[in-house]
Amino acid sequence: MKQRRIAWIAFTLLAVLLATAAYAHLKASKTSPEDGATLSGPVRTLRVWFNQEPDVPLSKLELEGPAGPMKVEGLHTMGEKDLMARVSGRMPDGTYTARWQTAGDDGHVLTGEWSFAIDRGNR
Ligand SMILES: [Cu+2]
Repeated sequence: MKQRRIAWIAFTLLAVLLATAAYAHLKASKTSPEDGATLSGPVRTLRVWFNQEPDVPLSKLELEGPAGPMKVEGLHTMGEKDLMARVSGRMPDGTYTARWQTAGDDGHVLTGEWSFAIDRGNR
């Protein structure tokens, strides 16, 4: 009797764990440029990878530089659980913050950001 009860509790716990794993929120796993990187020149693409397929129509990629918001166009996925977009315009030395918005399996819209710097080392 006691054993059956323990087995039932274990089964319930396992079911809860599996359900939680299946509906785990989307997370960014990698970015390009890398978070915290210092680059010696301008960037022409932004890319972010997730732990699940991003929903492109609900997605955005933005970039803010030392002189304000940058032009980011052509948002797409390369089919690797990623979002990618082109960056254009002058990129002076300084700190840049990239922001993403997307939704994963459960449809929740999530956002995140990362930053990198450009330093040409002119002196
Ligand atoms: Cu691409």
